Amino acid sequence: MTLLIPVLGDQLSMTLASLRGVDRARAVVLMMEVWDEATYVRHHKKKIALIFSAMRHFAEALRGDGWTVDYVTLDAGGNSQSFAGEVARAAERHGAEAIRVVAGGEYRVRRDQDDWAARTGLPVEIMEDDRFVCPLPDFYDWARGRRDYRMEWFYRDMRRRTGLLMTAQGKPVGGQWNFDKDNRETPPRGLNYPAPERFAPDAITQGVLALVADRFGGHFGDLEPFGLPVTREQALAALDHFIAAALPDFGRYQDAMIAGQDYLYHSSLSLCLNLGLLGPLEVCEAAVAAYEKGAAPINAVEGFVRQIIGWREYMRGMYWWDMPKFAARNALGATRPLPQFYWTGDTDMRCLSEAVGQTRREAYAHHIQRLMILGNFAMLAGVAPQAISDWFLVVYFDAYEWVELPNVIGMSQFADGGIIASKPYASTGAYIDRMSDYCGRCRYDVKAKTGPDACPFNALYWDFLARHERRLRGNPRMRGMYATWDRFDAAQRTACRDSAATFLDGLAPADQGWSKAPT
Ligand code: FAD
Ligand code: DLZ
Ligand code: SF4
Repeated sequence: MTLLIPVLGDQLSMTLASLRGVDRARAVVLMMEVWDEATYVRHHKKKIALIFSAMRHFAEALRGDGWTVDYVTLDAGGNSQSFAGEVARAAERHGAEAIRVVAGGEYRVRRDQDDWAARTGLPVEIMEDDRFVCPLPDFYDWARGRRDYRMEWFYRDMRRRTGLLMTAQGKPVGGQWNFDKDNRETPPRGLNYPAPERFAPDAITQGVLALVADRFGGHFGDLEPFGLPVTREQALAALDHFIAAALPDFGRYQDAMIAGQDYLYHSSLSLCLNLGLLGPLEVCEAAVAAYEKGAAPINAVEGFVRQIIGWREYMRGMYWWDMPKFAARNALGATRPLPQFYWTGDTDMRCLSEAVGQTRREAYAHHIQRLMILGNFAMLAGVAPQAISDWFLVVYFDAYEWVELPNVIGMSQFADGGIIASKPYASTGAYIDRMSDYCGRCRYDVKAKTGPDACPFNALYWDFLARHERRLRGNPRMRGMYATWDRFDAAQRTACRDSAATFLDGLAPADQGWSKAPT
């Protein structure tokens, strides 16, 4: 009997559940480049090239490992350009008698898989994706009946479950669960920042770059230069490089932003993790090994491990826990269209033009840029959560809905009403000034609150607090900010609200069609 095993574009792991324990002689692996996936949002060109190149390299690796692989390229004759269509065509082509597939990482794809049995008339086994540390049923057990979904409690469970940075007595190594208070330094001038490991495109990647330039030329972002890791070997080399060159300073400068320094001490390993080229535990174990050798301090290693077995696993759990409602959440009732400068970078706000510029070049921005510049501005300006979420899904090389959506709708826009974040991640320009070198050369004055030359984040922040007073004033973590607002006199409050309104009136909305093709 022939078993058909579809492997999706973010399932590029030799240890994938659907490949385990299978007789290779009786199986065909199906991989498919399809227009539907490349355009359900109009992904950054670099992201499409990354996924297609990694898929093509993975197909070669599978063949080298003795698998029969049926790889359907985007321009193959007869390509139906959808997962369901390609699975049905391949089932017929190979006379398959059964289908076995790992559950899609996105709700949309997972629902599609439910139709494959009816479409093909074959039994379809949909297997749990066990490349995560926390199986979804265990996450649901953790979440069920809770009033407080704080990530920190989940993270401590994950430390206990994995034994990472735990003593033999079951205590956290270093005597604390969390060393974040040591992780808020701004780098001194003139540091020698490590560049992430990059790789010259081989013939496979060059073929993909030509295809993407030809077929997706109208999508956002720079396609070249392209040097992202696309194989397991390259991903391992990128991991080794990060551990040696950047991990030691990852913690202390984790929240910093420096113009022209796109990566600072961040790993940029999200792309490898989310494609399946690296597993979460092996990445954490490499970091812990560096700590045990004395090559990296505890605040860096604990902070890094927390991002992966804490935030990454938690976001995935919260996504599946709340979908499909999550996608439509809009607790603050925000309706503004996305501003045009998110696509062009054309704004006098230097923090935003830098963040958009590097996003266009690299398909990357680090966490604080995403949260405290790009996300913060959208929330303060009242941009519709679904519009800013689509933007995030388009522009980053690591963006898949299961991780993008809870980060945007939940963490950055407070659109879930405070389930993921206990207070909105909102700030004035003062925070950006403290954590970056953007403000010095900005045309706006970060210290001024109102007027045409004042940093727009300032008036927008107070306007946001005023607009959402009914919902936010009772939040204990917002008490200090409302106390400050209460000390403003009536004229100051009016000036803030007027400055914000004038600024918002001048914001040009984005052209239709950048995120999704116009209908
Ligand atoms: P590092 O700083 O080196 O962190 C190490 C790893 O921890 C990352 O590779 C990532 O796998 C994990 N991680 C860290 N923070 C988070 C988090 N909040 N959620 C999930 N994983 C985390 N991450 C994505 O992978 N895809 C997204 O589409 C995405 N969208 C985001 C949107 C917003 C608004 C925000 C605030 C965050 C988003 N993140 C997303 C989380 C985080 O910003 C990225 O994982 C990180 O910037 C990736 O860069 P890095 O590999 O250099 O991370
Ligand atoms: C993101 C993406 C893109 C751009 N193209 C493809 C593709 O052509 N074929 C494929 O198998 N996967 C692609 N992907 C990733 C899928 O959207 C991904 O499998 C889902 O997000 C998982 O739910
Ligand atoms: Fe951004 Fe305001 Fe600083 Fe300009 S002054 S870079 S707008 S925070």
